[in-house]
Parts: sequence; structure tokens; C-alpha cells
Amino acid sequence: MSRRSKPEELTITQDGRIMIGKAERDGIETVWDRYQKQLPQCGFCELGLSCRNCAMGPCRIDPFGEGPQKGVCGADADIIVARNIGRMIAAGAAAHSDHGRDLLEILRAVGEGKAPGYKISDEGKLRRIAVELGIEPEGMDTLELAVKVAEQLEEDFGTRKKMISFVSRVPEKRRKVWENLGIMPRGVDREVVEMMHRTHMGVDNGWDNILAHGLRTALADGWGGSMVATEISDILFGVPKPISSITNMGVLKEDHVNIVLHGHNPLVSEMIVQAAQGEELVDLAKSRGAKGINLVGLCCTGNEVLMRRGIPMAGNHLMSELVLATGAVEMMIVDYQCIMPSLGDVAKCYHTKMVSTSDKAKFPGMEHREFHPETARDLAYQLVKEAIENFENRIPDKVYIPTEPVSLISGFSVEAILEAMGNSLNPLVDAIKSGDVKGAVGVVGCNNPKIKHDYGHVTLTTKLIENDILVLDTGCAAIAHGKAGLKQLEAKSKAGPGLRKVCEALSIPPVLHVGSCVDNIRILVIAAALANELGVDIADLPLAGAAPEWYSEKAVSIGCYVVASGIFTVLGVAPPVLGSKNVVSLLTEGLKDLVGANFAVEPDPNKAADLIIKHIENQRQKLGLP
Ligand code: SF4
Ligand code: MSK
Repeated sequence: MSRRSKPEELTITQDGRIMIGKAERDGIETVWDRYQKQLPQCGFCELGLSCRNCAMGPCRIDPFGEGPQKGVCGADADIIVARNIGRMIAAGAAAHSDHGRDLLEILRAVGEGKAPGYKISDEGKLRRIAVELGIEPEGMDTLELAVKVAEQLEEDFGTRKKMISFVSRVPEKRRKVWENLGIMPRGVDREVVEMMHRTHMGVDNGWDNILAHGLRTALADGWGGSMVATEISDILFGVPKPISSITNMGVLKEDHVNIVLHGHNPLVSEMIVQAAQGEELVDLAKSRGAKGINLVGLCCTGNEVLMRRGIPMAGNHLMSELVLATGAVEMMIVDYQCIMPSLGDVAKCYHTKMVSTSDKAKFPGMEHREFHPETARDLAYQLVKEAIENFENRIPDKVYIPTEPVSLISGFSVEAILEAMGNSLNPLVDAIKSGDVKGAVGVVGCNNPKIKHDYGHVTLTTKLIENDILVLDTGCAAIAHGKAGLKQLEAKSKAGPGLRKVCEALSIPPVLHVGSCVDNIRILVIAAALANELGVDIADLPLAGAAPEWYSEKAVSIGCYVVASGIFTVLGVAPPVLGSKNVVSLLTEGLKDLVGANFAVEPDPNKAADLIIKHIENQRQKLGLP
């Protein structure tokens, strides 16, 4: 790609192509421009062969065997690569899990009456989770129970348990695998801290030992921090149900006050939704010449409010700068994760007010307005009011909203999927057994400027559904599929004959939106339930995972907990491990013997689909299915 790559070389989306052109005309530097300026990127780092874990370094290993083969301390390529990927897993697990802890703190505050504006939206789920945790809810009022559940799950973050609570959901055979390998996740913080300890100079220099702990750390994310995040979000804000909405940059409205919600945690965005729906603020918007208030989402905060409220989705990771370049955004409110620090600079070219809300995430060019449970409702009201007041500052010549939005269906929580099947897994089990549905794949993860935007997701998923494979998606992948029209009921026409039949019978699209990045755990929960139903291990099922365009450390943790849970996973971007033959061989082959699943790397989504189809056929054969 050259500095002046044509927009059609950078993204498959029509809105993206139009807006890349506009950004260039407006003099905006985008993620693709900066990527171009970084080329060639550091080859040592790309291979995972550089280390700056101590002040005797930085060190690097020569991949051609001519230069140094050991760091100053004596660490070789295997150790350095394993330590680096171990720290990536720890960072990803920490990000998801800290998000989960923030929700627990609100749950407790609600129970203690200290969070006006928040409430228990799904008492049934609170009670179900309480029972799962071994709490007897009989005779306890809702608020008391909320505190008890929060207390119990807070313990999952510490060091006082032998295993985290939701391991109870894991099929027996899988638990045995973890026990035998010594990778049973004990506490979320414990595993992350231990990884940081092990990767300090002079601690764990068994590269395979570090990687084993990497799996344990990732499991503490998937079956711990992320699971807490999703389940508590459902209790506080409601369990998602199928809901219609629209997506792409066409969701912005020229005659409305547009507010964009970006980041990952629904704590702030849910308050903004409540405030913006109040009559008083809508009237204020009208008195200022707008037809109303238009809330739209970006990335996973967008996924959270799309899943539960049907709030339209403006775009995924690589679209965040381009959304501002429409010149039609009065305010962007961010929480944390995947928010590019470039956004403040982009906003300066327009009238857009940028607001950061978390004490742990400040950004250049943003006004910091911190959310706290006690004052969240008032601050949300104030921010929406300020967005309305900013409407008159729009620069009409700079406003351009491309394309018409595409419709989609979202909201497929585990509960909603079960409900669509008459509250039983049987229809899915029968469809898998008959071969109408050959298997299921979680297509998840980010965008990355190294891959043509949305091409990896859409190409892979289209081929999978053509081959009667049901797709469950989250994160930026889900947004890509939505924009491509794959989440409409009509998309069944793109599915193979068996999957089409099932979609018709259940009135579902062939690509089911299960949520945001932390909601990948919904896929784990379904996989575990399916394995329990069939009396097999998760690793025996015709399932796979894929992250065709991943970029984040969170995605590394997700990939590792998915594989450690027994699900074969294909990555579209190689992680920085290629500098160690031993590490590569363990991740792509050796893990199969240890945890029953492994990674593959395949940048071409057509070939990735072939790998997955072949894997699913093999799995079916082993189960004796046609
Ligand atoms: Fe170099 Fe070892 Fe220090 Fe890493 S830990 S920077 S390899 S001396
Ligand atoms: S937002 S982690 S870019 S999916 Fe969850 Fe998208 Fe990846 Fe962020």
C-alpha cells in the first residue's frame, strides 16, 4: 500500500471508501496514513524477538542465526518470545477483567443504594446466578442479594480460591484436562500478577511453562473476568433479546443532534441512553433547531447498546476517525479500550466535542468528565445537554453523511438463542446430527490496517454460511457482518440449503450477533452446554473460532482461552511468535495433544474457511455424524 492507496484498496465498505476520500480532502490523518508511515515495521518485534524487560537490555535475537542468539541475561529466542506473548495475554486478560470488576462495583453500589440511576433490570438472572454461586436467594431481597453476588464474584479476582466460580459451567472432561495440565484458573488478578512475575528477568525461563501459564491466565479471563462482565451487565441492564436496528455511517442524521458512544463498558452509555430519551432534553434539542437526539454506537460500547437497546451502530474500529470526519457529530463520549488517541486531533477539524469518562482512560484533545455511580445520572444529563448546545456550532460545509444504513438483527444472548429454539438445545443438536448445520464458528475480533478493512470477516463468514456452518459473532467482526447485510433474515438466501432451512424454521439470520468482546463468553457457555448435552468434551464438537483481522492484546487472550477450552482457532494476523520454532510448533501442533485444540494462522480468509470446513468435517466424522 502506498501513502496514496486508493480507498477501495483499504476497505470493502462503501461508507468507508467515501469517507476516506473526505478525510483526505479535509486534511485528516487516518490510521492507514500512520500505518504507512511506520513501514517497514521492526522485524525483531514482529517476530517477538526483542526484549526490554530490564535495563541490561533492550536486547534482540538475530533470526538468521548470524548475530546474537541470546539477550544480555542469556534468554534465548524461545524464552523471549514466550515472555512477550505471555505479557500480551496478561494485558488482554487484565483489560477484560478490569471491565468486569467495574461492573461488580456498580452491582454492589446498587445493592447498597449508592448508585441512583442504576438498577437491577433482570432479577431472574440475578437469582439464577446466585444459585449457581451457591448462594441461597430464598428470603433475601433483591438489593441484599445483589451485594452477596457482588461479594462472591469479587473473590474471583483475588487469591483465596482454588478455582474461579464459573468453572462450575465447564464440562467435567474439560476440567480434568485443565487439572492434569495444572492450568485451572484460580483468581483473575492472581494469574495476571503471576504472569508479570514469571516474565520478570530471572524467574520463569521454561518457555513452555510460561505458555502454560498463559493459557491459565487466558482462562481466568474467559471463564472469569469476561464472564463476570457479561453476566453482571445482563443483570444490571437486561438480558439481550432479538432486536432490529441499522448500521454503517448512514445511521448519523443530518437534522438531529448526533452523539457517538465509543469504547467497551455499558456503564456510561446506558446512562446516556436514559438521559437522551427524556422528554425534556428531546424538547431542548427541538428548540435548538434539531429534529431530535440521535445516539449511535461505535465498537463494543456500540455493541452493548445495540444488543440491549437497538441503538444504531455507526461502525467498527477502523471507522472511528471517519465517523468524526462526517462533521455531523456533536459529541463523542468514550469510556475505555480501542479508542485511538488520534481522535482528539481529528475532532479539532470539526465542531465535535470529545469527552472521556473513566478515571483510567484519558486522551489528548478530550475534555475529562469522570463518571461515578453516585453522580452518573446527573452527568449523563449534563453531557447530552452540552451536545445539544453544540448543534448550532456545526460547520455546514463540512457535513457529509455517506450511504443509507443497512438493517440488521442483534440481541442473541444465550437465553435468546435458547428461546428461539423453544428453550431447549434439541433443535440445534438435531440440526447438527442431521448435518443441516454442519457446525458453528465464532468469528470475532477487531480490524487491523494490515488487512483490508472488513474483507477478512465478510469473506470468511460468507463462505462458512454457504457451507451450512452457523456463525456467532462479536466485536468488530459483528459490525462488519452487519454492514454486509449478513445479519438480516434475508441473508438466509446466502446460506447453504441445510442452514437456510434451520434459519427459516427458527426465524433467525445465519449470522447471530452475540455481543461485544467480553460477550465471547456467550459462545463458551453455549459450547459447554452443547458438550454437556451430548456427553462429550468441548474439543469433540464441530466448532471453531476465527479472528481474521485481530489487533488487540485482548484478542490474544480471547484466542488462548478459546483454544484452551478445546476450540480450534484460526488467526488472520500472525501473532509475534514466529521467531521461535518451538513456540510456533507448540501453538500450532503441540497444543492439540495437550488441550485438544490448536491455532492456525491464515491471512487469506478463503483459505481460512477451507481450514475450518475441513476441521468441522473431521470433527463430525469422529463423532460418527454424516
Ligand atoms: Fe535483555 Fe534479558 Fe533484560 Fe530482556 S530480560 S532486556 S533479554 S537482559
Ligand atoms: S472493539 S478489541 S477492536 S473487536 Fe471490542 Fe473491536 Fe477488537 Fe476493540
